[in-house]
Parts: sequence; structure tokens; C-alpha cells
Amino acid sequence: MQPYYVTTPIYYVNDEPHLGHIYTTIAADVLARHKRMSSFDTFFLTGVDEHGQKVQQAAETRGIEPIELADTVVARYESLWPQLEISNDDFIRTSSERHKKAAQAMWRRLENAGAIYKGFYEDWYCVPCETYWKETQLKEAECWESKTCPDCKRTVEKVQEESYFFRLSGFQDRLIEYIKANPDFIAPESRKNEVLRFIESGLHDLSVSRTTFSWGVPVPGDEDHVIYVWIDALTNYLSALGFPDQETPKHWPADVHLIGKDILRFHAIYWPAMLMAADLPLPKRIFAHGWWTVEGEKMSKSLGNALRPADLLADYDADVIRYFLLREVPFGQDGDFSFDALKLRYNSELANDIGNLLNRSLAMLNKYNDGVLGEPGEEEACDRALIADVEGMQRDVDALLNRQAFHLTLERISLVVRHGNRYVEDNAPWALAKAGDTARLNTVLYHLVETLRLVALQLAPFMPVKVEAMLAQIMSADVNASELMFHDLGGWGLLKAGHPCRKPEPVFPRMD
Ligand code: ME8
Repeated sequence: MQPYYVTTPIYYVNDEPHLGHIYTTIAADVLARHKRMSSFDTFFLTGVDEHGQKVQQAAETRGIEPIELADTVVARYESLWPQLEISNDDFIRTSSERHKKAAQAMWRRLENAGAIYKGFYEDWYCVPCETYWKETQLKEAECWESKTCPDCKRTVEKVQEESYFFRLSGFQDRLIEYIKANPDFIAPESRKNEVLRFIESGLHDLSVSRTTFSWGVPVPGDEDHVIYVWIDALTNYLSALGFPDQETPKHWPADVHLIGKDILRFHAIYWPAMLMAADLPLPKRIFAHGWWTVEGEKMSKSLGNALRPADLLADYDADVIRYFLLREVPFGQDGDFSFDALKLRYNSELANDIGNLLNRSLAMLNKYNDGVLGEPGEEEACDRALIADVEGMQRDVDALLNRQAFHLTLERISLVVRHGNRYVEDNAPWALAKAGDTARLNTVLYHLVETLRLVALQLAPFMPVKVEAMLAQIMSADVNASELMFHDLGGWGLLKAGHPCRKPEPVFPRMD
């Protein structure tokens, strides 16, 4: 089986999970589920980033140890993911022994390659972003007067300490060359150009250790230093695969690292440079998605408007949240979350389009044929067109998901649903029943049920629970979404004459 490896960022434990964290994780989950259904040997990793000054400070503010804070937030994530139907294969914690060992092994490789040297760091640092800034960079970004971070606009602090450095500047040309030679490496295109511009403006060596706090992985051989949290964190993608015991793990290189645009520079510059220095293969793709605001406002601690997943789940099914987040905003662009938009989309696309097609098709099958599929007769042009559309959808969905175009995927599936509803109107099964045209009636109902079955299959990665309910009615059997395989179930014509369907029960009741 061909391996497939998808990751999310590992989330900081200084804060509770919110809408932004579930977004990336749901997107990764859809890819993982789709690849499992496509018979790939899939590995889906998420986890938490526990070290660094930010987490240490958050713990100090609460008067607890960093590990206590981490344990509390980890428990929140671990209980949240199943509620959102997240099917991760592993959960990495950077405080775990397996990760510390990997981070130290990565350090040694960089050191052995001559990519690390000792020096003195005297410049600025943003704790919320865990980012170093040079005076010149603050000036260029017009943040010098205010002493604020060009990214998050919060106050930066002066850092003066002995530090190890990574020879990032030495990778400038190789990085540019690599990015240009591999056009799919960084997506979307606009982000790739942003990265290229950043590299072309000149890379400086990167400070990669700290001595003024202790919450991190010790530098091997010099335990007064802890490894810079980003060098530590990026290594998670390898530590979960058993690195360094496994030097070339089966699932490395990753097929795609999904991240938010806030952490693009770390993933598209530092991480590839580290891997180049360590002589390890680079991930195949890095996709940086956009930023969510909530009801028009930036989510922030001070405004207290961060959308908590628990509050969302109290009112909406996980599948509805999953569908909305990936349907509403093209992956890669910024978007706004609003409850009105969620209801609108739910009612029009899920209740009216899909729900209606399922209900009316099964209702007619029950009314005219006791819920049993009849033998389909000779195909007419409109039947062939419907089949062609279904098969086209299957190919398109695969291609679209390979480029993380979630909204286009759902749009493509919608096209078939709308085609199905038109097919009902055009063929008017009620008129065929009235006229006693059983042969044609059987054909039409058969095509509707097969279409619904194959639409449900394509929707399974997005809405596993809703699809189980849809397929239970269609298949008259209990269905487990995580066992559905395209290979077994993806062909048109699997259902045979005589197959019984259940009575329709609304899967997508209208929301008021
Ligand atoms: O950056 N809209 O962790 P983090 C969309 N530990 N996505 C959002 C979002 C928003 N408003 N807010 C957060 C870190 N995200 C590091 C990562 S990886 C080796 C280390 C999502 O807890 C998005 O995926 O700050 C973003 O990249 C991530 O959460 C940042 O999570």
C-alpha cells in the first residue's frame, strides 16, 4: 500500500482549543479519511507544542508548573478530537521522551553537518510568536518606535544571551532553487511568492537556543541551553514516525503539512533548511490556509470572543461544523464565521439539496415499490448523463482533494445532487407510477438510489456520521464510515434489483 502522511501544526498549550485549531485539524482529517478510503496506508498526526517561553510564562501566571498546564490542555484536546470525529493515528506531545530524543538527534545531525555554531544573540524576541526579530526588521516593518512584533503587533523584548546559531544564511540559494524547481511545494501560489520574496530579501543565521529559561529540550552536551522551541516543535513531524531509531521512516517525507498562514515562514524556510542540513528528504507540500474571524472580528483573548468548540458542539452536530468550515471559505483564503452563514448554508445545501433528494427518492421507492429496487430497464440519455456525472465527480473529487481544494470538492458533489433533483423533476416518477410505466419507474428510482449511495460515499470524509445515517437507509444495514472503501463500493451498479431500502428518516432536518 502506498503511504500517505498528513499533519496539522502542533498547538501551543498556553491556551484552550478554539475555532482556528479545529479548522486545520478537520481539514487534515478529511484528507486522511479520503486517503484511507482510497486504500492508502495513511498516517494522520496532530499533537501539542508544550515547550518555550510562552508556555512557561502562562504557567507562571497561573502559579503552576508548565507540565501541569500542558496536561490540562492536552486533556482538553484529547477529549475534543473524538467529539469532532477526528481520526488521528497518533498524538504527539513534545514533552514525551520519544520526542525529546528525536529533537536531540536532530540537533546532533545539524551539529555534525557543521550547521550549528556558538555565538551571542543581542536583538529582539516576540514571546507570543516565539520569534526572533532584528532591529532592521522592526524598522522595515515600522515597528521600531512601538517595539512591537511585525506579525502579531504585541510588545517585543530585548534578549541578550549566549546562544547557538543555525547557519540559515547558507541555505538561501538552495531554498530558492528548490522552491522554484518544485512548483507544488508551497501552496497557495500567493504564499509561495511571499516565501520567495522573504528569502530573496536575505536570510540571517538563526538563534536556536536559549539560556534565560529552562522549559524546553536541553541542548545535547550543553545543558545550560534549551533548544529553541521552533526547532524542537518542527521535529515533531519526524519524532512521531520513530525518528531517529527509524532514520528513513516509511511515512517520511510527509505528503502535506497543513498549517495556518501565521506559521508559514517556519515551515517553508526553517524546516526545509533544517532538513537540507540534516540530509533528510523535504516534505512534498506545505499548504498555508487563511485566517478566520468571528462575526467580523479578530478572535482575541482580550476581546474574549474566541469561538470555543464546546459551545459550537452544544448547538450543532460535528458534521455540520465540519461541512460548513470547509465549504464556506476557499481553503487558503481568509474567512468570517457567522451563525447566520452557517444556518443559510445548512438549510440550502444540506437540508434542501441533499436531504431533499434522499427523502423524496426513498419516499417514492417506498410508496411505489415497498422500498425495494426494481430491475432497471433500458437506459435513456438522461440516465447515462447522470451516471457520467457521478463518475466524473469521483475523478474530480480525488484530483481536487490532492490539491486541498475542499470547497471545490463540496461544490462538485453538490452539482451531482442538484443534477439528481433535476432528474427527479424531469422524469416525474409520480407520473410514471400513475401511467403504470413500471419499467421506466424502476429505472428512474434505481438511478436515484445509486446516485445517492455514491454521493454519500464521497461525502463520508467530510460528514462521517451523517453519511452513516444516509447509507443505513440506502443499504438497510448498519454502516461504519471508517470501513468504507472506494475500491469495494465506488462502482456504479453495486445495488441489485430486489435490494430493500429503509423508509426515509430526515438526516438533515431544517434549522430555524
Ligand atoms: O503556532 N484561523 O501553535 P498555535 C485559522 N505551536 N486558523 C487558526 C486561527 C484562526 N483564527 N488561529 C489558529 C503554533 N489557527 C505552533 C505550531 S507546528 C510545528 C508549531 C490554527 O497553537 C492554524 O493552523 O498558535 C495556525 O497555524 C495554528 O492554529 C497555530 O496554533
